[in-house]
Amino acid sequence: MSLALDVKAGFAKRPRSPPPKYFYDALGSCLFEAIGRLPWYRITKAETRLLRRVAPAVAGALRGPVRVVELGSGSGVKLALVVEALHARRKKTDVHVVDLSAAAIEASLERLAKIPGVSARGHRSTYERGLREAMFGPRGKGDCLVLFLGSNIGNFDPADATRLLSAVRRRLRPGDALLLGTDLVKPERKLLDAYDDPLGLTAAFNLNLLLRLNRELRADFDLGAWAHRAVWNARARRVEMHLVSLKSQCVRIPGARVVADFAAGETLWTESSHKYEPDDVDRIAAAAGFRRERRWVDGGARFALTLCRAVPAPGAEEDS
Ligand code: AVJ
Repeated sequence: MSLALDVKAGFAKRPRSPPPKYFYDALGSCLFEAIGRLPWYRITKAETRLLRRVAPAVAGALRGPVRVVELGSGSGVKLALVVEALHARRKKTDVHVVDLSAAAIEASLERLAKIPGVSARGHRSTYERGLREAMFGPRGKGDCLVLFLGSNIGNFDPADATRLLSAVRRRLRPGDALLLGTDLVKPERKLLDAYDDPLGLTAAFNLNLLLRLNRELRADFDLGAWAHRAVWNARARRVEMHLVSLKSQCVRIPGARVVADFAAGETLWTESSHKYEPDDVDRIAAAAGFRRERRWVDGGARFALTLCRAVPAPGAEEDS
């Protein structure tokens, strides 16, 4: 994982598309936290509300001692709800927090430290490497629960989402659990308000990527020459965020050995947020080796939490 190589590869595609994980530097993580409080961005609030209600059921479905691994935890508020529910059921718990932001990990560990009898570690890492680190070494008899919340999976197209969940599945034993948060398809107006908010926070979140490339790769993006744009791609069922070049311009990114010419109106495609139908979730989970056990939906925001179990891999011994 390297910013320079990923930018180089992303700028070789058309439209040019750097990977969205680089939004989350210190400022970007703060901006995303702020987005979570906007009335138009309902994912974070809906999922937190849902988790408050269903965390006891999730905790009840697991055999202790439980290992909890969260991929992309952010501030750790939702993680703490699950761990508190495990504590309330007297289940010994060790927690692994995977995030790209050091500040996010610190905030999560601080929150977890307030819950008695919980041991916790942070992994400042990508999903796959963080999960590998978290699952390294011997395991006890209890279940593992992987949390992949907040529609983080929405950044992947269905094929890549299936690949990622398959990679998660390979780290688990049959009977281990996955709690998956997915945003559901809803009217276009609502989707666009969530990704192009009247306060301009999402625009700032998007443009901050250019600020980061200027700082870390000595790029020369003129932030005034770019505009935030969100579009609903109905066929691919995703909201796309772009940065539109407001004029014909040349951008240099010495740290990635990139020189890029942009026509007026040409875009940098910075993120996709895929939206799901409930059946899509089951299909992707099944393709990755999971079986849906329960689903809870927030009807107002149209957001789903799905609890899945790892099924035995084809050809594997029963009870291995
Ligand atoms: C953190 C990837 C779930 O796609 O909704 C928020 C990021 N982008 N506003 C999302 C985001 C624009 C968010 N995820």
